[in-house]
Amino acid sequence: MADAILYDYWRSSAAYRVRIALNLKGADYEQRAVDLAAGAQKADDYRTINPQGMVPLLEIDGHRLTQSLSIIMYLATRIPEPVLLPADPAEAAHVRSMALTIACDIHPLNNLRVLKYLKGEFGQDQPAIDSWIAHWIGEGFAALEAMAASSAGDFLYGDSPTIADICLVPQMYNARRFDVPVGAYPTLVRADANASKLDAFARAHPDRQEQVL
Ligand SMILES: N[C@@H](CCC(=O)N[C@@H](CS)C(=O)NCC(=O)O)C(=O)O
Repeated sequence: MADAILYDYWRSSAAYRVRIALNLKGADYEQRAVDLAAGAQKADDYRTINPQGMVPLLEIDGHRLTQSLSIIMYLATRIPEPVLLPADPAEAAHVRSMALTIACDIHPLNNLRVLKYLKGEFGQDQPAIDSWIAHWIGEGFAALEAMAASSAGDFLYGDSPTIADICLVPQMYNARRFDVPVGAYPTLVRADANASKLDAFARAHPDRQEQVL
């Protein structure tokens, strides 16, 4: 039996973050697909375990954990190696703020339920939705590029992956999926390319998951 069960969706970038963290930590986990396209996240049985009706959810050590960054911080504490945050408090705060720029200020604006609401309740067409997505990714990535300038090496902070890279790689996948240009952010492109070469990141990629279509 696996050590953990991940309620997952192949294309979910929040779940993709958790897959990367689990792989980096060498955790053994079973994946249970929640078909977001079919609305399975809103079904009563799933809401019973996650009232927010979202993925990811991780069952581990007898706990049910939600919110990708909360899960990743649990894993970071529970399985110390490899280290995903610098030891220095100010440096750690910088890394967390890069991760949160993506997880709190870019990703939620382009979430499935937000895009559906723009389309359904506000009657926006696909070009308007695409422009909304590009706007928020572009604004967030420009800020992140400037933030990373002081700390980046091969990765957003130094030469080994941190929680900031764990958030970056899925967000870059989303940007490319929606044809948002990323050439203006060379530090982000470099960190994404370096991280994506690592097996833990590569195995977490949506194309390597069972795709519920
Ligand atoms: N802040 C949450 C966001 C989770 C989230 O947005 N999950 C999306 C997939 S990436 C979801 O389940 N969406 C379902 C929906 O929009 O109905 C986290 O980081 O875990």
